[in-house]
Amino acid sequence: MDKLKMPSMESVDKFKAAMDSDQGALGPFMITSDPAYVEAAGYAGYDFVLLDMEHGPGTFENLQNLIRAANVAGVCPVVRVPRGMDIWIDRALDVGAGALLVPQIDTADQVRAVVSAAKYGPVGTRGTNRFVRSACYGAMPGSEYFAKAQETVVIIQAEGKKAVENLDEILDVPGVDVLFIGPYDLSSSLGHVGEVNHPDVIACIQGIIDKANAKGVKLGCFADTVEGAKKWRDMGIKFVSYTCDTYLFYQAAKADVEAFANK
Ligand code: 3PY
Ligand code: MG
Repeated sequence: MDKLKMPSMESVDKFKAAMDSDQGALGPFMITSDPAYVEAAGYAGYDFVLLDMEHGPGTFENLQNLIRAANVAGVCPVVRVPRGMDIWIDRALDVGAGALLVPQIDTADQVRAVVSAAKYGPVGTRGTNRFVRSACYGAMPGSEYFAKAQETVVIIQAEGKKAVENLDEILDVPGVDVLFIGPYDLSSSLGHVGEVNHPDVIACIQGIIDKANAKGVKLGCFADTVEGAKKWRDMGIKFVSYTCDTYLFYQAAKADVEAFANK
């Protein structure tokens, strides 16, 4: 048998290369609980799939099957954990998440807690176990696994007024790969719920972009459409998650219904 490798790590390397390229990385949020859709999304050529445990109905037990499907198609499984749940961070990594997206981060202390939960010592305090799925259930040498596992990607979400107030300290915490802007929660926090194109929201996002650029921190953002994703890319954002699997399906289905209509 060939030497075993951590299940998601090749796709993590490709995902990092996409974020470092001029094109940037694109992927959909996914709330499906069916691995078939994750696998199909991978075959479509996305740079990552964003498995959403914050807003999706999925269970932790099923998450490992969604990640398996991403592994079959060679696409990076990014897992958004539920808010305020550090406990999910190492559990998601143990079942093979290649990257983590941690929502609703407001303070530098919260960022330090995220990095600590995601990294083994001496960097952090992640619970140590070499028999988990991401270590091929013990079939991979432990020393190799623990070293490679330090390379998974940590993404934090800034999406509220408090995060904006504390942005300088947040951006200074080491161990974060990407700061992801959540326009919807930001719009709510600024008193314009859902109005992601409101001038106050746009100005706030521009302020975040300027500060992150000044400190050399890579940025991510959400877009409703691929046109919106390209707009963020033109502004230097390298990780864009757009729309949602079920909405992509709805749009394609609606277009077919309209095309078939006997008008
Ligand atoms: C937000 O816009 O609030 C997000 O979390 C992105 O989906
Ligand atoms: Mg949000």
